[in-house]
Amino acid sequence: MDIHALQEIVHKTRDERRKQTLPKYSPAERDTLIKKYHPDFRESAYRPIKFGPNKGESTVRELATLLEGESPVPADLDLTPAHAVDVLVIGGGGAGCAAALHAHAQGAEVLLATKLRLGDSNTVMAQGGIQIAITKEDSPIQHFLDTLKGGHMKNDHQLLKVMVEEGPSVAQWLLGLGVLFDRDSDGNLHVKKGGGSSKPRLLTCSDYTGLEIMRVLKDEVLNQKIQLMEFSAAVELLSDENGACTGAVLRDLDNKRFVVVAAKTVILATGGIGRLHIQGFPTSNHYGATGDGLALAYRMGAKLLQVDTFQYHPSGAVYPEQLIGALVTEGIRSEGGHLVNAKGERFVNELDTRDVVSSSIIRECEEGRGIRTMSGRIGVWLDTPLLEVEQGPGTLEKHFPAMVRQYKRYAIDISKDPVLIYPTLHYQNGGVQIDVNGESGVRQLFVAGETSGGLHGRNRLMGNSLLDLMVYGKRAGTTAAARAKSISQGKLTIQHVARFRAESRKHGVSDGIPSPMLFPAYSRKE
Ligand code: MEZ
Repeated sequence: MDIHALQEIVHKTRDERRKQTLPKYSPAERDTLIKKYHPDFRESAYRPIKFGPNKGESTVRELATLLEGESPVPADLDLTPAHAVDVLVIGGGGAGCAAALHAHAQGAEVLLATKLRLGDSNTVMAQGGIQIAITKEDSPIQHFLDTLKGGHMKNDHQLLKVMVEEGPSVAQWLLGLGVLFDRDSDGNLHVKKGGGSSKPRLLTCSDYTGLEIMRVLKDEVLNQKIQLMEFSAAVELLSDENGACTGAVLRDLDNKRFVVVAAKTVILATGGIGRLHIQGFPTSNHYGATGDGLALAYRMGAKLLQVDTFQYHPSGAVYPEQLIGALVTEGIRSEGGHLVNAKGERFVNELDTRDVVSSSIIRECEEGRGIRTMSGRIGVWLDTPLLEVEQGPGTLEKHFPAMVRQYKRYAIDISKDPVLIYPTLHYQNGGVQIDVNGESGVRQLFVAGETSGGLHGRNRLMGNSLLDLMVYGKRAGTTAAARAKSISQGKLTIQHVARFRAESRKHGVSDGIPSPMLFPAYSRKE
């Protein structure tokens, strides 16, 4: 059936739905729902990791294969460094830029290397806001409790405490750098409520918050004249005789040559893994999100946490085909957008935590209440025109200009037509274990942002990622710079690669894929 004909039910049932009382799940029902429908619980998608620091732990097949993969660096690589710095930051997204800026502010000589262009990252994909407790009605303690509840109580308490407490100073720092957060008519910062939060605490820049933050950070990196290498992908780390990190091998993507960088400290901030398309899911992630940092840190011996849990954002686009997996911000549900099944019914509190909302969408689709597109994809409706009905014409254009444009390119007017959505792979909940200063289990190897793990537990709340990047980018940058002052450059070896290769052979992994992958499996090899 034509998409417009299918949409009719959303328009017809709108008035009735506005009066409908929503199903409220008890904790036990939420638990059962997640276990039955959330992709984290599909056993066949998982297998144990064969060797390394997380040996025996279960993770999705795509990640296990990546972690066990083969270093592209030859054993006899000439390790004469082309650059020698105090702090090497790997990754040009929010965490990498924050780390580089704070390390630079400490007087360290910093080199920021990034696989694509400065700013190409998942940071720009965080549309709907950054969570910071700044209002009188709110507090870092409340923020802590909400996050803990959202993470199924599996969050690292220390990391979380630091993040929520340092939130207000992050807001000050970003405002000082020139981030244009939305304001109320009295000039105060405007705050919105996100899923799973008890208080409105999202600072927003319409629906391009991450993009605006990235704009300012990028400018600042350039203004501070921090050494920058774009299109330079990290393909291996370097270690000294004691296993501490001493630099990295980059690959210049233009001429395919290896470039050796000696660094007293290294900060990995390579972001997420959406482009591994775990379990065949489409993703909201940027093109370079192939989990490079996880693979590099793992080979060096760093322990990973919660490798079995991923976030499937409830609202990824299903139609048109050009937008498959693209994010439709949670902000629309925060403003009152209903999720509607093929029968015209709401079926979940749209502001429940993402794992619950995604599980309930998958349930609707598996139980025959989903809407199928002509190409065979399935989803449920997000009633975007409802926002115009409730808050007046022009509401979407005012609050969600990026979303309006995303669909307008394909001749879809979201103020008139609802959009079809289904969960999209959005975030890796776990990652490299770090301490409160961002240091991993490997000396001199720091990790910040999505590559690190522990902070968000088994389910991240909206807007906490942007805050994580800023807080732990700062902590990693500051500590790495201070450390660099107190140590001398260690030896440059790839002994850990030899050890890893031997382990790999011992466990019969003969067909390891090149790791890190750098680009999605479907990328054009040239
Ligand atoms: O933190 C996020 O993932 C985020 C803000 C996403 C969104 O829906 O806009």
